[in-house]
Amino acid sequence: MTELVTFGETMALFAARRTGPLRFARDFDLGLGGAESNVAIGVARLGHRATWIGRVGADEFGDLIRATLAGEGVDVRALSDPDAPTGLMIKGRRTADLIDVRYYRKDSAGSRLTATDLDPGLIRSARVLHVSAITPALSASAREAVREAIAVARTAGVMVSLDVNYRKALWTPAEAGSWLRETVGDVDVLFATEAEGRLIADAAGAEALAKALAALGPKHVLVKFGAEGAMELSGGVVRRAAPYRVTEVDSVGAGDAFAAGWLADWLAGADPDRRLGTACAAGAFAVTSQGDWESLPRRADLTLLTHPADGVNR
Ligand code: KDG
Repeated sequence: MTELVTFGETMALFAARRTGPLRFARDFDLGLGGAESNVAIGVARLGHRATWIGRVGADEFGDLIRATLAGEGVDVRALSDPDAPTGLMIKGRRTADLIDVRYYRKDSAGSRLTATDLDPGLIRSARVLHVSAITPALSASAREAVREAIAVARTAGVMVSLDVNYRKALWTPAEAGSWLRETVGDVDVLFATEAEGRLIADAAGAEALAKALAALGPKHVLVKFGAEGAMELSGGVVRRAAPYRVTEVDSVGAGDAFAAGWLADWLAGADPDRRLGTACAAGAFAVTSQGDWESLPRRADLTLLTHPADGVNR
C-alpha cells in the first residue's frame, strides 16, 4: 500500500558537462528531473512507499523516466501521451557558481496532465498527498488536477503537503501568489523559502513569516534558508536546524530532498527535531553531486554527514 502519492511533470534533463555559454557545451549528461518525482525517489530511498503519477510522451525520454523511477523503487503511474512529447530541461553551467536552467515544456505531455489522470482511490488510501506549485503553472488542466487531488485528500483525511517551488519561467509572482493564497488554507504542510513565503504573506523576519503562513491554515510550516539551515513552526513551536557543511556541486533539487526527508520522517513517526534534521541532511546530500536527485540519501547514509575529521569513512 502506497504511503505517499505525488504527481506532476518529469522531464528529460540534459546537463552540460562544461562550464560556459550553453552553445559551447558540446557534451551533455542525459537524465531526468521533476520536483515531485524527486520527492518520490527521496521518500522511497528513505524506506517508504511512494507513487508518482504523470504523463510522458510515447518516446525514448518517456521510457527513460518510467524505467528510472521504477528502478528507484517508486510506483510509477505514467500515462503515455501519443500526441505530445516528453518535456525537456536543459541545465547549463554559465559559470562554476551559476546553473542556468531552460525549459522546453510548453504543450509537453507532462503539462497535459488532467484530473482524470489521477486515481482518487489511490489518493484516499495514502497517508500523504504531496504537490508542488509547479503543476498549476503548467496548464489549466494541470491546475484543475491539483485542485481536485487536494479536495479528494482533504475529504479522506489524507495529509496534504505543498512545496511552493516557485519557477519564474512559468508564471509571474502575482499569478503564483494568487494561486498560493487560494490554496494554502487547504494544505497541512507548507515548504517554502523565505522569498517564496513572501509570495503568500508579508511579515518582517522568518519567524513572523512562518507565523503568518501558519495563520492561513498549514499545521506545519517549513522555511528553508538554503546553506543556512531551516526553520519549522509546528503546533506553535518554532524549531531551527543548523545546516550540514558540505561542498556544493549542484544545488538544484535540494528543496525536493528537504521535503522528502521531512515527509519520510513524518511517515516514520520520528520526533520533530529528528524530522527536521533528516530534512536538512537530505537537502545537504542533494547538493553534493550533479543531478537533481541522484545523491539523495538512504537511511544508512544519513549519519555519514557527521563524518570523521579526515573525511574518510572506513
Ligand atoms: O526542484 C528541482 C526541479 O527544478 C527539477 O528537478 C525539475 O521540476 C522541475 C522544474 O520544474 O524545474
